Amino acid sequence: MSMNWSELEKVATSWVYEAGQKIKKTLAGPIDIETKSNPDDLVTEVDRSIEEFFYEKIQTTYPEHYFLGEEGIASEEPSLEGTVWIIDPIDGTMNFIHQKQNFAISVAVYHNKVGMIGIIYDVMRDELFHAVRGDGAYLNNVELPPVKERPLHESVIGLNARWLVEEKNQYRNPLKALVRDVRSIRSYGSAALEMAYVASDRLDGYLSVQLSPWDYAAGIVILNEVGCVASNFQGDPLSLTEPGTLFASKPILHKEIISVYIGEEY
Ligand code: 2AM
Ligand code: CA
Ligand code: CA
Ligand code: CA
Repeated sequence: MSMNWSELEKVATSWVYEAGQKIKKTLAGPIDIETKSNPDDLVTEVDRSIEEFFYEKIQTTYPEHYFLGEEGIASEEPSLEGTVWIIDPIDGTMNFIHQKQNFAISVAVYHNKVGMIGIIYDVMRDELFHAVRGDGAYLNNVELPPVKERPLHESVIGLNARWLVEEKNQYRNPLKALVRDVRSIRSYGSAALEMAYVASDRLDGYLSVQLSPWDYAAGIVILNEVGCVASNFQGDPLSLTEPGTLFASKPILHKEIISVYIGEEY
């Protein structure tokens, strides 16, 4: 039986709204915070419980589907053949903790490695970006137009300034050159939202030196629908299994930034 992806998107979106309500409720009380790979890499009990919420829903409703989430709640390894949900329960956990806003739920469904559904929900602003492959991208159910290009010197780019000062970052110098040449940079602290902002023309591009599949899986599907490109810094397709660099932008700008700045490692 073949899947009706629009129907599945509606189910997924209803779960995303439900999860958003759960997250909002937790903001009233204290939140237990732990660190992961380094002191700035944070996770809370809420991240885990929201991932669990999705895992339970999916297991119960679509037991044949696989699951990949940042917090590793699923008991088995996901397969990329067949249908897999790729979920970041809270993207922008540091914002969630420090600001109680500017974080998102990111939900993607891939089928045989092709992105079919992407949903990115800014919980506190109540902005839901969604796309079903081939059916356009939407912000709160209003269709997003195909993006219009702007010259590089008029472009506003999403970038975490930390990447410019870390000595061990091999892309430090090309990124510095890029920052000098564009109109300005912004750091929102949520890769998923920054990809959604590229799709909705609030940013012209977004770059990160280190992201994982759950950070960008939904963003790719939304960006594709408005004519944008998401790749690694070399311009190659993004991995659904390995972490790496991410560069999402309008297509002409994408070519220019890769060829002039980041495509060759300095
Ligand atoms: P997260 O909040 O889900 O961890 C912050 O600039 C962005 O980078 C967020 O989207 C954050 O996702 C992501 N990110 C990826 N790896 C990270 C790490 N090791 N530490 C902090 N943020 C990370
Ligand atoms: Ca994290
Ligand atoms: Ca993330
Ligand atoms: Ca996360």
